[in-house]
Amino acid sequence: MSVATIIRHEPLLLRHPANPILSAKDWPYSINSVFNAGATLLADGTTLLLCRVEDRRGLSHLCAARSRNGVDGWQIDSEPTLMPSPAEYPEELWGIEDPRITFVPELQQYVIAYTSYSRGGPGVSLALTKDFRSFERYGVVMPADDKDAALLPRRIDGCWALIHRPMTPLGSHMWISYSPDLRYWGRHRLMLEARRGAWWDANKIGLSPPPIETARGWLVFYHGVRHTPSGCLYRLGLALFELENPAKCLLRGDSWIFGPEAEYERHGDVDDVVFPCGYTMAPDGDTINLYYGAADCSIALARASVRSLHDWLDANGCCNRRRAQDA
Ligand code: BMA
Repeated sequence: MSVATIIRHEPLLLRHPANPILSAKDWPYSINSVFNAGATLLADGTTLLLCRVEDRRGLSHLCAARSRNGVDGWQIDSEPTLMPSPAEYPEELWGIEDPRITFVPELQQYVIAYTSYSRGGPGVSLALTKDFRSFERYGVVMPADDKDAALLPRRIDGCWALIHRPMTPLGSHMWISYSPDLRYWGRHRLMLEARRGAWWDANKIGLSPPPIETARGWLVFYHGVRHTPSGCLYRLGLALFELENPAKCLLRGDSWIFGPEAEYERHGDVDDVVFPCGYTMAPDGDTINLYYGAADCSIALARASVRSLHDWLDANGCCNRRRAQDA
């Protein structure tokens, strides 16, 4: 094996030895499973996870868990933190799922983008909060079928920017849309396409946690879904987008950087799924704590270095939007 091969396969994301860090047995009330959590650091340094909790009817709500070190000692809200509210928001009838949290300095609030599961399919909803105790719901901003959304933390050229993933019969790709007020969205642009054929990220991709703003661009983890005869395989890829024009892809890696390997990722309610919805940045400004749902059953943690992610993209990324083999 050549040195180059060894370097290429060095793991970029390191699983925490305490994994999985949260599962149904930790919950203060009866649930089926907990997975796909949004994450943020509160002003006092506490890590807050907004967890997707599936109840024993199969419907999901969100519940906050707080920890001083982001690994253990979780204080979990004694009852659901944000429940679906179908009386006011009928599009939440079958639950709310997969939150992504963005702290927005201009608003001094956290904006949560989540999936609301309506009779008409899943759509993207927004809710704003200052404290994860009371929430202002904005309702559905992207109708069905659409999910995997997150807001960028600042305006781009005067407008808010939302990444999301509409589904179409031609494939499920990542789009970006703009709004003057978080309510009315337009200037839609295709941001990153799913590849085709045998690729690991063929046909269906979606944003994982909110983009990470770095001096070189928005670093984006995205998931790719491989359809196999024994079910879907969810893996993670990496791409970089231009800071002031986030629709423009600067680099995209060809291979996945993280996939289901550990027992808790390979087997669960849905086998072979790693699904991150949130990250926090460590005080060193380089280490990312990536929180991911494992097999739709538990929450796990993996760490990566922003510098290494950039180095990997420099070595393995490519900037052509379309290449012969993708067509
Ligand atoms: C996706 C989402 C995720 C889920 C994954 C695997 O479509 O619905 O919430 O973790 O499927 O079941």
